Amino acid sequence: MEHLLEQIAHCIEFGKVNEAASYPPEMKGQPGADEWTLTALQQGFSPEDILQKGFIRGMDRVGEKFAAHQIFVPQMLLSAKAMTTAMRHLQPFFQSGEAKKRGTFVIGTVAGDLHEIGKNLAGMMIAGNGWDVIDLGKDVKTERFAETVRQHPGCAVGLSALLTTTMEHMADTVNALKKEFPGLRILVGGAPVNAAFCSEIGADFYAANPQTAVQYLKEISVQ
Ligand code: B12
Repeated sequence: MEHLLEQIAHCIEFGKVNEAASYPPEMKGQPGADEWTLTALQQGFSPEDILQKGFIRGMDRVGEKFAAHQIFVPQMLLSAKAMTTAMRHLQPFFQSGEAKKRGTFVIGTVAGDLHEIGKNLAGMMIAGNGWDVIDLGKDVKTERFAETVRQHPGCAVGLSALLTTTMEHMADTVNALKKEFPGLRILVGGAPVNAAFCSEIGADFYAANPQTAVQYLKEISVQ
């Protein structure tokens, strides 16, 4: 059974998007992350297991190989494409079924940072739990966040950063937003971010994963 999740991790690791994809040549004609994810769901694997033991396990290996100079940016991009394509199948499972809207959540990856998969996943899961999500995309400047918060009073904000260099931009954004909107709740996430950094820059909550963000947002939205 675990074999299926390993197949998914393997396809993410080697950037095999789907059966039609000709890359990598040695996997030509074989199913990719797309088909294996559907098969795993049909066989009853939980979306959480597919996410953790399939997608994220594969992506962690990609990160390790990149750090060891065994692969380069083009391969990372193909892995990202494989994960993004397969992730769409999980979306329906993250719907909580609650009709009541909890509020507006503005999310984006901070300036200078092009990593968007974790942010997309968080946005998807938060939307599935009753929030109107406004996704500003990647490489989002502070002013763009501020402008959006002005248009949506009472919203909460989520910032993502994947690079140690762009964590500084995260600090600048939090600083500027807190100055203009003192009561604004700001959540921060991304692989290099942690709870100590979160409190150091004056953000409200460090989300190691989208599930903890959903829980925190539930708590603050209860009137
Ligand atoms: C895929 C990838 C890329 C892709 C991104 C494609 C895309 N569309 O997103 C591309 C090829 C563009 C890329 C580029 C680069 N990358 Co890159 N990349 C990665 C990789 C392999 C995976 C990232 C990922 O998607 N992980 C999967 C997701 C699901 O995890 P996640 O983002 O951490 O998100 C989870 C949580 O953190 C959380 N979360 C994240 N954000 C938020 C926000 C909120 C609000 C909440 C609630 C939760 C939350 O939820 C998610 C689910 O649990 C990582 C290695 C790694 N393992 O992280 C390197 C990595 C981040 N990249 C790295 C580097 C160096 C680069 C480049 C500088 C390479 C280069 N020389 O050009 C460029 C930088 C470009 C830029 N300006 O941003 C380094 C960073 C090192 C550092 N310490 O700063 C890493 C760690 C690789 C490594 N080991 O060296 N990269």
